[in-house]
Amino acid sequence: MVDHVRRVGSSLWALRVCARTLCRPHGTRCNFPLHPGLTPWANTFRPFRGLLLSKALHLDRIARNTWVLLVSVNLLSSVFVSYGLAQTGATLDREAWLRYAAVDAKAARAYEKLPSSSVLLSRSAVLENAQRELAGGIEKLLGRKLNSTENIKGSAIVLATLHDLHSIAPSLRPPIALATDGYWITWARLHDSECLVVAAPNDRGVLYGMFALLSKVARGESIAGVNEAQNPYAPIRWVNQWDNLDGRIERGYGGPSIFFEDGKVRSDLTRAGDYARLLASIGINGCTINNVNAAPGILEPSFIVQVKRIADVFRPWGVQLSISVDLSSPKVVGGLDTFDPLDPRVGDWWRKKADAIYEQIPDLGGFVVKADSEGRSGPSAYGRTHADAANVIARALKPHGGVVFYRAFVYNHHLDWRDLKNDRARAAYDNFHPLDGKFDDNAIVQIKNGPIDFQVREPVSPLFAGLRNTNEAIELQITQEYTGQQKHLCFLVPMWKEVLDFDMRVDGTPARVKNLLSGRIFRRPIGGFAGVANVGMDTNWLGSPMAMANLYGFGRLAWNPDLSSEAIVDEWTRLTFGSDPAVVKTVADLQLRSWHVYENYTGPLGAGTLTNITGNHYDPGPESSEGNGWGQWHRADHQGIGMDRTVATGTGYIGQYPPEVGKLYESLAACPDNLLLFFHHVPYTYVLHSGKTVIQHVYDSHYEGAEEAQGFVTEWKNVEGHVDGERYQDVLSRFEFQAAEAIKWRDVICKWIYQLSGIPDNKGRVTQ
Ligand code: GCW
Repeated sequence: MVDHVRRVGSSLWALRVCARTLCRPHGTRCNFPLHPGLTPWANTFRPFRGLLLSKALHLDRIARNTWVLLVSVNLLSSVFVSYGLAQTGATLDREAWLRYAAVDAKAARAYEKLPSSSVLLSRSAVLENAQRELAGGIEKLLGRKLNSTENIKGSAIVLATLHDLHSIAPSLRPPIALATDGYWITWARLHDSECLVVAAPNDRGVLYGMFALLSKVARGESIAGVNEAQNPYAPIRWVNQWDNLDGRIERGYGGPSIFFEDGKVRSDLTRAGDYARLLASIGINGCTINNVNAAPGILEPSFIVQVKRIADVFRPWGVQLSISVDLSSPKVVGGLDTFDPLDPRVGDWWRKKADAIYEQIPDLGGFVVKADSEGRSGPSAYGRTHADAANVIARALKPHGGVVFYRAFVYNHHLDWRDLKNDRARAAYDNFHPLDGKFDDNAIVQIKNGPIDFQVREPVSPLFAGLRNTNEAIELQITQEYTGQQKHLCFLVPMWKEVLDFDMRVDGTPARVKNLLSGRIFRRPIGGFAGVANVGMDTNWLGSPMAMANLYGFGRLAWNPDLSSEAIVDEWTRLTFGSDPAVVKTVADLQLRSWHVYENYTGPLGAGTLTNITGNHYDPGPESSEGNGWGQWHRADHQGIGMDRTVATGTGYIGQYPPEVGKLYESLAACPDNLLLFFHHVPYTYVLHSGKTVIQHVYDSHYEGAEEAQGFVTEWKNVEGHVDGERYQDVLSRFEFQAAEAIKWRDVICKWIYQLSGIPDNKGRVTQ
């Protein structure tokens, strides 16, 4: 009976999860696998069979009975599997890593010395917010009230800018020079009282310090004798949202937009405020709210007054709003007969537009531009350069302290695939390297981590080393467009670490990507990180609770790219699920293996994800890469596979890298296996460094990957009872779905490459 109820519970649970995500605009699919749960249905209705079979009942009576049954069993199951815990799965999903679960009594003893009041030395929306969040967090974590007092009367937690702190303690100095947004947490005697001080050069830094303090307590980290100062690695740490004004999100898998609905800004911006809180807690200081395929209408005065409301809910969390703009706006919105960036009327128009927007949103971060890319209008319409286009906007933003992000994702998607010298991967460098030094100092070239498009594995874009006199930022994709769309677990932090730590050997000297984009190598004034997040209205934000590790991880890496993947996933797990050792170990292991597992059953050896690129970018579709101008080619034919990008015989793409890196990739012998097919075209019988032939590697990796995905289900079952029932079931059902999908991927790719090559799997697993 118990199993029967549990089975009913899980399938009705599946139904309820799906109900929670049902209303979606077309083009974004329901993100939950129902079919694994269908079988229990048959059982569910066993008691009704007699009823249904014997004679026809009036439909409404059946419907009513079924409804009453559904609600009661659902209630039963949620009580049965999860009600032991205070917060529901939905609330936990929504709180994400800021749930501040009560610390157990033993751990709480470590915080007995934590003062019971907090003091602000000056006031602002951000500082007051920091004080409120601190009090709320301490109460949830330790069950203790934190009084806020005007002055330091006895031991207190003091939240202050360095300027205000020096006014009462001139000799108190942080151990390192603090940059904007940096913070310092330390114990100090103020007014003869032992105080815990959270100080920073600016209000936002104090907010970040406060979140860092709460994170320590939530993870049970000692604060005794704490004297910690941290600076962000780069000044710019933004997320991008590809939200359309009608509420749909391009490449969004977490429900409709939290900002827009039916062509307007939402009346209820609670989720937008909650999002800003989440972003602030991981040091994110900017958010671009709309799709880079920007609707010009967002710059209409009537729309800007609406956007202002979003900036207002962002402000207390120190998140600066920014807007994606269409370069043809002077014409489409302004009514000019041109949008030629060198036409003085156009410059004037952008200046006036910026002035008008800053009147409404004085702390606007700036604009993001996608031009001459995938059909977007651009400077080529007037024979102008990307620098001309970026600069006309940069000059309009400069007086207000704004920046323009100009995306280097510019390529011709009508390339002739028959021409073996054509290569989409060359585009960013070919388009922007020649313009190095031509961009204004408040313009930033935003570069995707790889030269193609967020595939499961790509080499680092050579453009990072190709811009010495231009600000640059890296664009990473948190939303998993080509890595399973949040239906598959794929923790991207290890991938991003490989990218950020990659040494480009500029002028034969160390030049890691993280040091290039942060401006350290070429001494650039600004630079940083942009992460395409695309959170939506789903309670779990991204469509899957486990995928939130990617948003968390992006923020942590943008703050400090030296952090390890292990440290980041450990933090996230403890904050999201608690510090139960079984949970911490299992979640970390699953997350840290997930990228390679996904790569194994999709597109190995740098061939690209091999997904359906002319369709949903989700299902296996290796054929869709070839025979079109999109340029995600893998050149697989009956003899071999891979893109020849060598200087010697191929597209010459490798020549865009600094010599030492080029040498590594140009030589077959030196080229790493996991990128072989990105740089070389080889026969299927080519033997890898691993000793396997290319073809056998493809067979083996797919069988191993699918098997490992099956193992996720088993491994997750280890934490049953250690995680609240609702999220346990939710994640379990996702792993069951992923396991089935992995087999689908395995069979499609293995069959495809067998049919192409005619070379059988030496283990006889693959049939034609
Ligand atoms: O990855 C591709 C996506 C498009 C996206 C484009 C871009 C917003 O398929 O959906 O458009 O890249 O980055 O501009």
